[in-house]
Amino acid sequence: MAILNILHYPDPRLRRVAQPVAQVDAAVRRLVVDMAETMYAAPGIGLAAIQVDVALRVVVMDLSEERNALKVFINPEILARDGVQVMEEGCLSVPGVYDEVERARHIRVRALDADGRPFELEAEGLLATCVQHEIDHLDGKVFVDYLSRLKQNRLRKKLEKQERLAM
Ligand code: GNR
Ligand code: NI
Repeated sequence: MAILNILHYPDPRLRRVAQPVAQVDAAVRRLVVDMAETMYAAPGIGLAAIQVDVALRVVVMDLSEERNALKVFINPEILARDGVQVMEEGCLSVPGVYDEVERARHIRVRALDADGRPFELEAEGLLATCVQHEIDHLDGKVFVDYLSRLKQNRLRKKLEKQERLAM
């Protein structure tokens, strides 16, 4: 097991489009274990492989209070979406920033589990938001892309200032 380094916005590596997993082999299962450990340590409720600099379509998630209900999505695809909801989002790659994002309220997702077996899931509420947030990461998108230009500019200035202070 290993805790992996999480990339921070605006790192250009977060903009890559992740490749589908061809086969759920030992290396992919190892990645899943390390991503889960990294997510629990952060702590976060989800993590996409691109956030730990691996450009593969792998996501881990756990929305349970007890932190004992790991969900693994390999090559996830949204089959259907319905309705609209606005939720406050955060991201381990954009620490300290929380803002409202509008997304589909209900989705149907298909993916492979950690054993490479296909499954389908109906999601709504926070789970639906989280799945969409993670699939965005796999497509090189970050939740701040949905904020106004004004907010994105403010955020960029704040992060540049933080970086100067850290030097
Ligand atoms: O830990 C996380 N919390 C969260 C809260 C609201 C909406 C989405 C998320 S995902 C985030 C972890 C993360 O950055 N995953 O990519
Ligand atoms: Ni995120």
